[in-house]
Amino acid sequence: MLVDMDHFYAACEEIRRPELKGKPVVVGWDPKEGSGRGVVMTCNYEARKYGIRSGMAISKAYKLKPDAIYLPVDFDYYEEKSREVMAILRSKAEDVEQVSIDEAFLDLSGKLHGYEDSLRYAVKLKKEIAAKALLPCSIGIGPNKLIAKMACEEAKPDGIRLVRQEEARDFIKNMPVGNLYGVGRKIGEQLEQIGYRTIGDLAEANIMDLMDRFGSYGIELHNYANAIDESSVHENSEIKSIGRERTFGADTLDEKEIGNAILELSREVIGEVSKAGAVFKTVTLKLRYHDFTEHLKSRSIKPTGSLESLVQNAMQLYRQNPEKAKRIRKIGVRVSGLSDYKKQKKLF
Ligand code: TTP
Ligand code: MG
Repeated sequence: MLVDMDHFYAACEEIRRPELKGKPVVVGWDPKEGSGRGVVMTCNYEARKYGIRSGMAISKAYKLKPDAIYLPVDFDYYEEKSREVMAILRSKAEDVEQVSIDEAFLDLSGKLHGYEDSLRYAVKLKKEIAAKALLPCSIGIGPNKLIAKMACEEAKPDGIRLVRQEEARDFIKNMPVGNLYGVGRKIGEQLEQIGYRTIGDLAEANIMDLMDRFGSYGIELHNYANAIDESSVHENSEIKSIGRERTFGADTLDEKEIGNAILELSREVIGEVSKAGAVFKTVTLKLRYHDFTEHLKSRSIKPTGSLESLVQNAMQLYRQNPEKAKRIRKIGVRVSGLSDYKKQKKLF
């Protein structure tokens, strides 16, 4: 099963501002009345009616619908909502593989009795996410990850789509080849040029020809086009980074207040690092200024788990702040390049 939240960032905004419902909402960079640079991160389905899409230049979106509601991105809030959703999913299935902020695969093979059961399960799950996290989602169900993912695309918005094993090949065969999971725009164009217009065309291609052109990826393409995907759902448990952020009560330039915040955030981060039994080798400091622009700076150090070292490095990064006159709205301390403490000790 693949669960993917609908117009995720925009849906999150609609929770805390219900008056947005039914209006076109665009989340992304400031359009600055059409002169803004940067892109649309996402928009709700109301805004999609006007042709606005994720990744589009914000200036273009503004041309399409100048009186849409344009909102800045608030990652922290979306991450918080994401954690809520993922916690619900993890309480429901043993194997959950989160693939992005708003999407996860669930392996239910051992849990359910046949496809009918999976439909009932999906209906319940959707209701639970709507009731607890207040968010809409779509669910694709299939015999493997590839088909579940592609079924979910068809289910959008706010739907459930089940594709049984025996229907899987037919389900994808008339779709344009560019819709095949794992095929990017470039490869899609290449495939079309050599005559594979639909996924069905690719399914019937000669494997040798595909291998000549694409190497082992050619085999994968051929498998995918035939609805074959043997990859398993696996939890990606490796922690990549640990960070904490804090927004000041009022935007500030006060060095003491900022220094205290760095110390507190560092303490919290080190708490997590030691819980994970890890050491880190990169420190990153993030500053968000009153005008929502950001400054991000990192440095690499000898692997350590020490609070002193984290505070020291974070403070040094702060002193390199290039915008000394800009009031700071929010500050974040993050460590990455984490590795197992015991392994490190052996190494030393
Ligand atoms: P998606 O699931 O691709 O998109 P979505 O949830 O907004 O809409 P849909 O209903 O079609 O699933 O991405 C999840 C979030 O990731 C999205 O809300 C915003 C962010 N995102 C970007 O920042 N840039 C992008 O180019 C895309 C596609 C998404
Ligand atoms: Mg989504």
